[in-house]
Amino acid sequence: MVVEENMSKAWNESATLQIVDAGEFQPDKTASQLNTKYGSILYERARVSTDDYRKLNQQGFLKVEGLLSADDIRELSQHMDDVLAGKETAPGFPKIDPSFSASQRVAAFSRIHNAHRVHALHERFLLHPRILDVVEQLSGPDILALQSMAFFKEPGQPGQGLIAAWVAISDATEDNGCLWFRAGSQVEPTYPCPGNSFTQAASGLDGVFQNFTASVLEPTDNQLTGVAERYPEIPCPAKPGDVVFFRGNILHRSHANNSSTSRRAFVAHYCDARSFVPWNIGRGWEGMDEGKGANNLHILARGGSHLPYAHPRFGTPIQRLR
Ligand SMILES: O=C(O)CCC(=O)C(=O)O
Repeated sequence: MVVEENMSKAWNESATLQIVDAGEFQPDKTASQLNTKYGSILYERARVSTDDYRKLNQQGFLKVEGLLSADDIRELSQHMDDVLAGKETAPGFPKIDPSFSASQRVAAFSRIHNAHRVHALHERFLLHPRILDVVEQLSGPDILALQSMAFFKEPGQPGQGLIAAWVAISDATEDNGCLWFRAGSQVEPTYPCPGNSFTQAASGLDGVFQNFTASVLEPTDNQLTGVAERYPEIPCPAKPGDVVFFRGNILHRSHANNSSTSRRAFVAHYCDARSFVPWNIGRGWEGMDEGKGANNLHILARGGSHLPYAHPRFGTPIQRLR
């Protein structure tokens, strides 16, 4: 199995994307120990049921209520306040000058991808044991942690083969831009992106078209709109601490934040650690078409693998590793 992060089924993209460029960044000795203290926390093991499993596969998504504690969510939310205020930064984060107006801050941050490579807190939540407990039950024991995203959907901001864990940090409502899913659309084949050889698997099927518009916001100009309309669209409101799990191939989006409050989320993507992964957080393919893998760049979060893998940079304990 090949895991391709650039799913040509992504249907709606948010305005500002900050891919954190870790470059040659390596935490110093003190920073590389920062998260070891969390090894002493004993989390109650999270359980999901066969009904939950069926729901994920039939409907395409599953909300697990209250999976993360109020303390965890407070810490994430405070961190996001500090980043927006320019009080906390890391290599690759946009520079926030304290003199920036509220609208300049919002323009600088809509989301940050992959800060787990440069910031201890993002690594800790990417490897949160209770999220991994659920991923393990839904997807299997060998888990590669591929990507993390922090969404800062401030008032007025527009909307946008893996398993995703979407953590609500604030109330997510229809008014402030909660997730919406086309329930059942996960059964569709991938509509391939021209030029990306990893998405061509179903291109011989009658009815599958080359998809040039995966990230086009305007529904009338997006080729996937006709596909999406075969399925009912369901909102997925969530409370702080709820975690929504969904597979990477379900059509989903979120709309603009039309309220006066922020809608914040932390999102993590995982895949089977025994899959060949050519993807390195959206950077160049660097010969991966010829079979060069990037597994060595992603953290083995649980289980084992015959393929290479990375270790946490900030000392986040990997629990229940074989
Ligand atoms: O939170 C959002 O607005 C969009 C999230 C999303 O598209 C994703 O997690 O894949």
